[in-house]
Amino acid sequence: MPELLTQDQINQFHRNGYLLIPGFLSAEETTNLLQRSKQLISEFPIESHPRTKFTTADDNHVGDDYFLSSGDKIRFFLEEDAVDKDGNLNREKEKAVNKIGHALHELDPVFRKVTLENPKVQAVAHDLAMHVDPVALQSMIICKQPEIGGEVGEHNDSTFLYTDPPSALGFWFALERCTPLNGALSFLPGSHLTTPITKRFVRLPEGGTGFEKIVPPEIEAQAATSAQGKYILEACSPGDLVLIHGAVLHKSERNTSSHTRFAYTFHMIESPPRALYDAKNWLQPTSSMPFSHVLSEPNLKLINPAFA
Ligand SMILES: O=C(O)CCC(=O)C(=O)O
Repeated sequence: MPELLTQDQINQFHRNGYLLIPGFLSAEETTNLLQRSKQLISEFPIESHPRTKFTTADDNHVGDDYFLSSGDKIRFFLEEDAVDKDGNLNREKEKAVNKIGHALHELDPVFRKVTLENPKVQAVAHDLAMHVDPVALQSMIICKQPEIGGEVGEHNDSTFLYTDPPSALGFWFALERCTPLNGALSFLPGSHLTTPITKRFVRLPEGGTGFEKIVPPEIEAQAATSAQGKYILEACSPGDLVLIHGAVLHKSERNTSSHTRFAYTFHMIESPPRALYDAKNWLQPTSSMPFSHVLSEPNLKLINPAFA
């Protein structure tokens, strides 16, 4: 028996590769997350940020290190269009942060409560039955600032959170209204069934990050053909949850409105031996912060044939 979702919702997720669940968070939970996000930004010392502290030739290297060592920290990433070439912000810092990541779910009590300590999240993981023993590995606040909040191009999440076999599942919570004008998410329904993962995002041996192809050119060409279709835009209200299969194609446009579009997202993957996490992935667990288990007991309801 499903614990929280209806059988229709479970079928819809497996058919489309995503599922919108209206009102998943209470109004109080949503307000707490939004207020805490704004508090983190207001308390963060912008003058110590590498984008404002270092400029020119140092920029890439320092920026890469700041990103690559953020897996067990709470760090702030700035909008491209909010910083000039000399490292000066061209607006208040509250309107300059693009995202905050990547260990909110571990380190911040407000985010931890809705992620690792949330019986409803556990019930959803149980009902979808994508994983036997899921672990949460990263979390982000995505701010989509007014007028400059950048687009997120077409992608699937398993490219960035690669396991063998692919196993990523995203939980994406709207903290504010998401509309066609402020960069609501849109999806290519069913693309998780037709479009293979063709590349993966890796740490490069020479430093920084890049993409590595994981399929032959003919499969890549076939993936480009199957990735065509009609995107569906999902407008959301504060508190709505969107579940995102790691292989489904999705994107969001630039925020051209005068309103922010805050969202909180975290991802889970299957744990070994059913899925192997690779040392080339940009995000690595540390001995002091291994990936946390989501369920107190393995999910015996497994329906994901990849891990059978
Ligand atoms: O929030 C957004 O605009 C993009 C989020 C996204 O693509 C993701 O979480 O995978």
